[in-house]
This record gives sequence, C-alpha cells and structure tokens, in this order.
Amino acid sequence: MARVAFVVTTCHEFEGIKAVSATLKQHGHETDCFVTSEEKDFHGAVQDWGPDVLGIYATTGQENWCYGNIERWRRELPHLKVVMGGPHPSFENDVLLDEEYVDATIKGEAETALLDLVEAWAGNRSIEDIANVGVLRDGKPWQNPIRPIIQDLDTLPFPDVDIFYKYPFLRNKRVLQVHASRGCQNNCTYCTVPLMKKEWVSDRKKERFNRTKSVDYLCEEMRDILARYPNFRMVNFGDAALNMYRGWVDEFAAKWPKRVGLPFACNVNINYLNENDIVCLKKAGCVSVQFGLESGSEDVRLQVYKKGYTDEIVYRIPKLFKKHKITFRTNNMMGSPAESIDDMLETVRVNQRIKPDGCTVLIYRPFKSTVLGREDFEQGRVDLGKDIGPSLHFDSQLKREDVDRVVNLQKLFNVAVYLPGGLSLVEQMIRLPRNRAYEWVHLAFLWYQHAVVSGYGMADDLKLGLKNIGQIFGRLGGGTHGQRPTKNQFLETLDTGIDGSV
Ligand code: B12
Ligand code: SF4
Repeated sequence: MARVAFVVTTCHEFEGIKAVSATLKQHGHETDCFVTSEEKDFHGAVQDWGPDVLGIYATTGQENWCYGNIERWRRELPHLKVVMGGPHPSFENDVLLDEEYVDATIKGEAETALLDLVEAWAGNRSIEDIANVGVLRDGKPWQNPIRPIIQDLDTLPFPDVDIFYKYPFLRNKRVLQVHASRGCQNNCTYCTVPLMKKEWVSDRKKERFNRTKSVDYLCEEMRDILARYPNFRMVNFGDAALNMYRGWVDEFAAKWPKRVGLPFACNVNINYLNENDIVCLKKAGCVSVQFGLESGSEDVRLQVYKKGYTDEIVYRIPKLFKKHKITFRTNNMMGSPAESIDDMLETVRVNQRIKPDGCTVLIYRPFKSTVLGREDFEQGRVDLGKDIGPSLHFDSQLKREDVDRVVNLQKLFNVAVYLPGGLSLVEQMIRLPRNRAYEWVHLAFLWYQHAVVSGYGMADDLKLGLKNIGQIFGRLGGGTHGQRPTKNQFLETLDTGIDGSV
C-alpha cells in the first residue's frame, strides 16, 4: 500500500486527478489532494500527511510551480517519489532533466499507468519499462510506448470527488463540475485534443479516443456525489462538447431531469448540432452553452483552424439558442499567426451580429501539443525568451510587430462588442500602450460572464477572487516577464470556456 498526494495550485476539482485517484483507491492505496489556496500551511499539510508519492498535473507553463516545496519535502521525506502527468509532460517530457524534482512522467491517460508506477515504487521494482511512463535514460528524457486506453468509461470507478470536496469552499459552491466524455469530434489545429487522439492512443486497431459515459453511469455518478454533497445547485460539464454522439442527448434528456434534476451549462460543437439536440438540451435542463467561434473570418476558421464551422452554421445555430431560450457564450481567440488585426476586428463584428450573452476572449498560444503550435516553433515565430506563465489571458508569445495591439484588443474586446460605438473607440484605444486599466476591464467582463451569464454565482466568484487577491494584483500589476506561474491562479480557475481551447 502506498500513500499518494496530489498537489494543485488552482482551486478547482480536476477531473483527471479525480479519475486517477479513484483507480488508486480501488486497488487499496491511500490518496489525498492538497490545494494551495485552501490550506493555511500548504507545505506543512503535505508533509504531515507523509506521502510516498507526489503527483502533479501540469499544463504548459505550470510545470515548476512547486519545485521549491519539493526541495524541502525531499529533505523531510527522503523516500518521496515525484511523478508529473497531464498535457505538458505528455507532449514534452524535458522536466525529467530536473531530476532533483521529478522522478518520472506519465504520458496520456494515467489510470493504470500510475497504478503500475506506484506499485513498482512500493515494491522496489524497476519502473523503466512501464508503458506510458517517461524516465531519464543515459541522461536523456525517454518515453515508453503507450498502452491501450480504457475504451469503456463505465468500467472505471466513479471519480474520487472526496479529495476535493473535503474543502468547504469547493463542496459548498453553487456549481459542481463533472465530465460525461473524453475527446471531441473536431480536430482544430490550435487545440491539444486532436494530437491527444493521435498520440495518447496505442497502435491497437479500432482504438477510439472519443468516448462517452453511458447516461445511466453519469446519472448514478451524480446521485452518488449529491448524496454526500447536497449543496450544489447547478452542474457544469467540462467536456469539449456534450453532443459528442448523436442520440446521446436524447437519452440524457429522458433520464437526467428525473434522476438528477439539476440545471446545467455545457460546451457544444455547433457543426454537429441540430434543432432536435437543442430541444433535448433544453428539456434536460440546459441553461447556458458555449462554443468556440475563435475567428470571425470563415477562411481562417475553416482553412487554418480546421474548425468546421461555416458562416452559415455560425449565423444559424445562435438563432436556435435564442428561440429555445438557452443563453450562449462564444469563445474567441486573438493573435494567431493566421490573423491580422483586421481579421480580429471581424471577430468583433461577427459577435455583434450573432449577439451572444457573453464573449470569452483568449490570446492564441503556440503549444507544442497542437498542430499550429508545432508549426510556429518550426517556423521560428515564437519568442522563446518570453515567459508568459501558463495562462491564455495575459500575453502573446508570438513575435508579432503588432503584439501590443493584439493584447489590447483582447482586453477590450467586450467593450467593442457591447458598447454602442465601441468598435471605433476600441480601434483607437488599442494603439495606446498596454496598461492596467485595460486588464481590469477584461477581468470585469470575464467575471460578469462567468458569474452571471453562465450562472456560477457572484458570491462564489467574489470569494474566489478574494482568496486569490494577491495573485490577481501580482499578475495584473506586475507585467508578464519572469513571474512565478502561481501568480495566474485566479484566472486559471475561471472557466474561460471549457471548450478544448481553454
Ligand atoms: C476542463 C479543462 C479545464 C478546467 C479544469 C482544469 C483541468 N486542467 O482539468 C479549467 C477551466 C479550470 C481549465 C483551466 C485551464 N486550462 Co484547461 N482544459 C480543460 C479540458 C477541456 C478538459 C480537461 C479534462 O478534465 N479532461 C478529462 C480528464 C479525464 O483527462 P485529463 O485531465 O487529461 O486527465 C488524464 C491525464 O491527463 C492523466 N492525469 C491527470 N492528472 C494527473 C495527475 C498525475 C500525477 C498523473 C501522473 C497523471 C494525470 O490521467 C487522467 C485520466 O486519464 C482540457 C482539454 C482536454 N480534453 O484535456 C483543457 C486543457 C487541459 N486546458 C488547457 C489550458 C491552457 C488551460 C489554462 C492554462 C487556460 C487559462 N485559463 O489560461 C488553465 C490552466 C488551469 C490548470 N491549472 O490546469 C490546455 C493545456 C494545453 C497544454 N499543452 O498545456 C488544454 C489541453 C486545452 C487546449 N488549449 O489544448 N481547463
Ligand atoms: S478546440 Fe474544442 S472543438 Fe476544437 S478540437 Fe479542441 S475541444 Fe474540439
């Protein structure tokens, strides 16, 4: 039996950690999770719990936030092993070079791989050949091949919510987050999911990355959570799109209201959505949806981003949301190498035309886990010396001459969309130097959309903001160079559109 502690710096219930923790517990291991903002003495809490293994989930830019702690824990718990998983080490396992902090990485879905690793460490066996695991070999990061992924999500134990809901803030907030699926029908070039579909699967024939839980399993999972944590008033589905397979939403609409009955928000892929799906979503209790518009230019959307959303779809589907009284938010992306400022202003105009209840606006980031990002690195478009932390909210890492205007437009996007005459005003304002006032405007809109449009509740968002006030001021006040990644905590926590573009 081993004791495995997960550590996170974002105050959120992470589906991936819940999933791997549940499998470890099913096999008799002890697990816990420590969230920095929820612990008075984060370092001491982990140390007192006495883990044998420390697990870190990392997106790019987030990989080293707790190196300082690890250094001290290693002194106090000399047997401690550290493993990192999630998107960052799954696509680039250079963190293994930091061998004083990281002993192993896991690529892709980790339920059984982490179990094998933890048991090998507990039994003092070699970890060298465990599928999915990455280790340092002859001083170089090495990646073992991937094992087949779990095809039937219903065979997994219910995600382990207890390690997050032990915290009063997380269990007493209005909205709980769950996932009904993994994968996505689309293959957008700026998103990590398409490369997960290729690189997080083994070579086994007919292996599918796009999977849904059955409606029955999902309803039982929810009933299990609500029996122990009854205070939630709404559900947010973290999936790329709830309409992954035709027919699933029909069954969901028939069963969810009776068995669970909570209203919910979700992402949808509008190129796979028809009016019947929208009617089913409404019947099931959907109050708010989001979809990634990303660019107002149909050419960019179709030819460069491979998003599959034609202008016809972009103008038709929102009318159906309005007809069936479901509020909707668009996710938009500023500053990709494919777009000029004029294209980005076109994104403003398309939003003005389709009139979403809210617009989330992120800055394009070249990830090595995306098709477009890999091209950016190959073509030398990335400013390698620029540290922008993990967030997609603050700055651009591309070498663009107009980078300040891009960042200013992202911050003022909602003013341009919603204020009468706002677009021409913003066209002038983006020429001014970057400044903190624009950042506050961005934050205010984000807050409003998250709390009000998507129904998360002003009170919860205010509490979250107050918890992390230091981080907000630190980041917004301090520019972007050389910041510790933890400074982004508050904005990472806000659901910025849980489309894969998050
Ligand atoms: C839901 C979601 C969020 C939620 C929840 C956070 C989260 N990361 O789970 C919120 C809204 C808070 C969020 C925020 C952000 N997100 Co996000 N998010 C997602 C999304 C859509 C689903 C993640 C998920 O739950 N999947 C389902 C679970 C079951 O899979 P999983 O998380 O991958 O977990 C498996 C493995 O990774 C592994 N694993 C998971 N945890 C651990 C831990 C250990 C120790 C080990 C060994 C293995 C392991 O095993 C799990 C089970 O098989 C993904 C896209 C995607 N499909 O992955 C983007 C994604 C992860 N997000 C991304 C980004 C960039 C962000 C933000 C930086 C955005 C921002 N606000 O600026 C922040 C960072 C917050 C953070 N600390 O992670 C990127 C990361 C890209 C990259 N290469 O790093 C992704 C891939 C989307 C994209 N743009 O391509 N996000
Ligand atoms: S951006 Fe959204 S729609 Fe496109 S592949 Fe990623 S998750 Fe799917």
